Formats: sequence, structure tokens, C-alpha cells
Amino acid sequence: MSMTELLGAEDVKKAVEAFAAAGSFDHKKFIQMVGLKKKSVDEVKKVFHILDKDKSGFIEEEELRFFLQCFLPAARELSAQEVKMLLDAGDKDGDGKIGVEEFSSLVAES
Ligand SMILES: [Ca+2]
Ligand SMILES: [Ca+2]
Repeated sequence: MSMTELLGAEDVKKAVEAFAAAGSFDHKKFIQMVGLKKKSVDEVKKVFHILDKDKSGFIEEEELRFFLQCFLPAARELSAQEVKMLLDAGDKDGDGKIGVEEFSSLVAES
């Protein structure tokens, strides 16, 4: 299952392009733009599993760098500051990584 099968390819492209400039990433707007907010709990979990590239059950800091590229391979990497902001927003229990429940909350809050 790829991201563009779960989400509309056009929506993903538009969202990635909207945050093409380094430092411009806004996870709430991005989550809305790719249509993730309208997806079912199961679909959000599928997206989580794509973002969890090494299948550790968590999205770690290193994986957050490639957050946009998981949606669109041609996208840019997130900057260290953007990664930190995204991690701070998603990591509710402070263990330094985002679990599936935390990711679902992040989507729900967006
Ligand atoms: Ca992982
Ligand atoms: Ca956590």
C-alpha cells in the first residue's frame, strides 16, 4: 500500500509543494491538505506504518526527517528545527518517538 493509494495523488502533490521552502513546514496544515484528517482510524494507521520505515512500531527522529518524502519521493527533507517541532507536537509521553496512538492524536488535533 502506497501513500498515493491511501491519499489522493493531487492532494499530496499540492501539500508537498505548499511547504517546498525550507522552514515552512506546518504539520497541521499539511495533515489537512493531504486529506489525512478525513481518513478512518484504520487508514491513519496505515499511513503511520508507511512513515515507520524500519517497522519498529514508532516514528523516530531520523524517520521524521524523511516525513515529506514518504508522501512524495521528490519532496525535500525536513530541517532539524522542523523535525524537532513535529516531534514535540506528536510525542505526548516524551520518549522521543511517535507511537501509533500519538500519531492518531496528532492527526485528530490538526
Ligand atoms: Ca521506526
Ligand atoms: Ca512518544
